[in-house]
Amino acid sequence: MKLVYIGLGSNMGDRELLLRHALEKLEEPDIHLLRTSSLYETEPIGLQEQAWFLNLVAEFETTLFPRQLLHRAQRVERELGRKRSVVNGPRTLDIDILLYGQTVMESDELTIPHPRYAERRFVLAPLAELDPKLRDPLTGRTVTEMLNALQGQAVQRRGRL
Ligand code: PH2
Ligand code: MG
Ligand code: MG
Repeated sequence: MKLVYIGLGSNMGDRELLLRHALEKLEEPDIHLLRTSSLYETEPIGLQEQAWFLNLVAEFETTLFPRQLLHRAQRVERELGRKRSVVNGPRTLDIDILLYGQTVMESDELTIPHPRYAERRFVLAPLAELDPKLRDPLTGRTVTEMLNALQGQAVQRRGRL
């Protein structure tokens, strides 16, 4: 059984409903939702000319291997109408594997830890809310340390889902 952290984001359509449905659809006998962070209204990073995102991080326990988990996440993205058009552009739903236990891996398909999460307040703020002492298996830094090292990037904590 592995503890995994998954980041979810949406900036199109009924964002809250999409996130709720995504969490429901991710649950199966082999993957169980433990906790979710608050919702965060977040300034778009990368492509700036787009609507603000609603982001959260969810903690799951799973017996799925990383690639199986990725395919499960991609299936849920498809089922909820995700269309990939612009890189870093508007999306109904994005599901990213951030951390998978202490696993470090890199392949064409999947890199763990997520290659950009350490620079993103919209990921680190909800992660630190769930577990401020959580450490990056590559660098040994805590999510709190990584968060404190960031500048800018507006995020506003909203209520719970
Ligand atoms: N996702 C991106 C690019 N930029 N910005 C915010 N605020 N939230 C996101 O989830 C997000 C982003 C690519 O996946
Ligand atoms: Mg993403
Ligand atoms: Mg993604």
